[in-house]
Amino acid sequence: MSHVLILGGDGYLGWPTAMYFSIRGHEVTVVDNYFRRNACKELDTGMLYPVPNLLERAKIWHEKTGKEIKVVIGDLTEPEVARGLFNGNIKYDWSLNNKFMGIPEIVIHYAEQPSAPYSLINYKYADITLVNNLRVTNNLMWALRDYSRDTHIIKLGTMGEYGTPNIDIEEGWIEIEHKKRKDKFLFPRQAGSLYHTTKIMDTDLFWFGVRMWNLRVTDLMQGPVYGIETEETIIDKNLNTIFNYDEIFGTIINRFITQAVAGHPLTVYGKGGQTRGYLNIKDTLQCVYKSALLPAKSGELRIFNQIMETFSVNELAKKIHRIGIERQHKVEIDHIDNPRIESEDHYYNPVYQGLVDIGVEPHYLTDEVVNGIFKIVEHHSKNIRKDVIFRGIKW
Ligand code: USQ
Repeated sequence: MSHVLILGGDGYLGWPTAMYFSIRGHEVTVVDNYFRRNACKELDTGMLYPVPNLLERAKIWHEKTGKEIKVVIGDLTEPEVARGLFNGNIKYDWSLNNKFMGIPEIVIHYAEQPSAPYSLINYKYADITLVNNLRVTNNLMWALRDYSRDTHIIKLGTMGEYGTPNIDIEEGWIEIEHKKRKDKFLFPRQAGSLYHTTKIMDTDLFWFGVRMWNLRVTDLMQGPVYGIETEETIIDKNLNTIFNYDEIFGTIINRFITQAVAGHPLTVYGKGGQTRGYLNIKDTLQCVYKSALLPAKSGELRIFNQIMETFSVNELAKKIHRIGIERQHKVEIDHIDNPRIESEDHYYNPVYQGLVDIGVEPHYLTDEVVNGIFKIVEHHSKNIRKDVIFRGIKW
C-alpha cells in the first residue's frame, strides 16, 4: 500500500480521488487552501447543494469507514508548504495522530485554478490563474527535485492543450521527419484559454524536470468531466463532491442537465459543432488509480489522453433535450452568440487507447447515466439559481 498525497483534495475531482484511494487501503493525505470554495463565494456562482468543509469531510469519512484521510489546509503557492509535505515540516489540520507520514510514493496534482472562463474574466483573474497554477507546479517540482526524485507525480493536464488541429491528436508525443531526419517531440499545443495555457506551461515545467532530474511523471490529458456520484460519495450524503452548474466552474454536461431541470434553454455556444472528448467522473478515478499502480519510469514523461468518447455540443444538447422531455421537463435549445473564441466546426480525431490498455473500463454517456444525473439534480432543483447559468464572460 502506498502513501498518496493529493494536492487540491477538496475539489470536484480531488475529494472523490482521496476516498477512492483510501477505501482501497492506501494512506492518503490531502492538501487544499479552499481556492475553489472561496472563488465560488467571491464570484457568487451558486452550488447545487452545500458540502461540508474538508476537515468535516475527513471526520465523516473516518466515522463511516474507519479509514483516515489526513488533511492539511495550506496554500501550495507558498514554497514552505509544498516542501513541508516532503521534509516533515508539516502540521496536519486533521489526522488521528500528528505523526509525519513520510515521503509519499505518489503525488496527484489537482491544485490548480481549473476554469477557462475564470482565467478570462479580466486581468486580475488571468493573473491569479497564472500565478497560482505555475507557482504550485514549480514548488512541487523543486520539492521533488530536492527531497524525492523517485516519487511518481500524476498531474492533470487537459485535452484543451492540443486545441483542435486539423490532424489526428496523438497521446502526447509525435514523431517528426524533417529534412530526412527523425525525432520525437511533444505533440504541438495551442490552447484556447489562459487556463489551458497554464496547463501547457505545467507540462513544459515537468518535461524539464524529467530531463534534468529524472523525475517520474504521468500527464493525464483530460477532457471535460461529467457526473456526480462515485462508489464512495454514495456512502453518505455529506461525502458528496462539489457540483457546479454555473458558467465559470460548471462543465457542459452537468450544466445542460441542470439547465433542463431548471427550465432554462440549453446554452449552445455558437454553431455547436465544437467537439471534445468526455469522461465520467468515475473514469477519472479509475484512470488516476490505474496510472498510480503502474508508475512512469524514472526520467519518463508518460502521457495519456484521458477521454472515453467524443461529442459535439449539438450532440450533447440533442441527447439531454430528448431525455429531459422524456422526464417531463420543458426543454429548449438556444444557440447563443459564442462568448469564447474557438472553432465551431472542425476536425477532431484524438487517440485514446493508452488508459484502456492499462486496464481502465470506460463508462459511457448512456441514457441510463444521463437519467441518473437528472435524478440527483431534480432532487436539489429548488437550489438551482437561474441567474448564474449564463453571464457571458467574453474571451
Ligand atoms: N459550451 C457550450 N455551452 C455551455 C458551456 C460550454 O456550448 O454552456 C461549449 C464550450 O464553448 C466548449 C465546450 O462546450 O466548446 C466545452 O466547454 P466546458 O465549459 O465544458 O469545458 P472547458 O471550458 O473546455 O473546460 C473544462 C474544465 C477544465 C478541463 C477541460 C477539458 O473546466 O478544467 O481542463 O474541460 S478540455 O475541454 O478538453 O480542455
